[in-house]
Amino acid sequence: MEGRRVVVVSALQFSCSDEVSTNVDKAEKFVRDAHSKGANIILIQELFEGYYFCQAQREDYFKRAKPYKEHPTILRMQKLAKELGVVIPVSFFEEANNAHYNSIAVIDADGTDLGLYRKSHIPDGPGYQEKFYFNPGDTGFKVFETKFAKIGVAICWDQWFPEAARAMVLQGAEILFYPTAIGSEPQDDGLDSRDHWKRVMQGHAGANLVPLVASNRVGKEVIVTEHGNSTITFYGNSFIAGPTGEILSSANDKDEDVLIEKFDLDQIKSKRHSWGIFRDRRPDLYKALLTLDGRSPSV
Ligand code: PUT
Repeated sequence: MEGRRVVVVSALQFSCSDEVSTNVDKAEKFVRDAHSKGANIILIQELFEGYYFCQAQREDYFKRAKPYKEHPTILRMQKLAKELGVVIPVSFFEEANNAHYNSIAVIDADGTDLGLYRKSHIPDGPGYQEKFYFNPGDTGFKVFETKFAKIGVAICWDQWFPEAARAMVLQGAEILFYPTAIGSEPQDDGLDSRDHWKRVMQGHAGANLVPLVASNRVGKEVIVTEHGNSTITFYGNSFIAGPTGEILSSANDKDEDVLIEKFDLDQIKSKRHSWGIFRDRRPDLYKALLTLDGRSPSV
């Protein structure tokens, strides 16, 4: 129909080795596969250049960080995006002088780098010791005007915060993207967060009436830490949700996969507007959200 903006999104899911070139080759192969299935915007998982190194606090792992400008993987993905005419958010470990960030550069379909988002919420805990490596991001939540849609991209732990999703959609994001690295918990064999993980993000999709794309790695990664070996089995379960939070495509916890889903952005926009959520918001009553402990900022 005339004026309709239809977009095809994809979530990739694959296992990583600890060799950058192997992983980037694999990412390229999967991006080409998604493109051959019609994808316009293709999400690769978080920190896909190597193992999820935050299992350990190791000084040598800082060598994995590289500056944003002239980053070899971003340059390669810019070339690929231009060749295929697809949008690719590229996750990487960023060195910025003496600061380090868990960052993502959003590459448009003509290969233009639309800019950087730096992960805002940095987790810490057994197996996921990100505070050792990453400064909290300073970019704020952002949206990127790509060829196919205005998109919001946040990173992994950001996905547990409804405020981040809302901030992106308030700025006009039409689809939310979350590259991720999550799996087993080394300190507790019985803890499996996958269903919780999915439901929280389904809530963001439904509460904001936007599609949502989550990409997670699979595979078992063993890292030598200061206390012996640590292992995480990443649970995949990458998915694409529709604007009422419904899961439309989903991968399993073991296999590599390329998920594809098509959305009519104008139809969704019309539903979003008519449902009334963005009409009935009361930002004047949300001041507690600007505090850590919920008290009125004036107290
Ligand atoms: N990627 C961070 C996940 C934290 C799970 N405990």
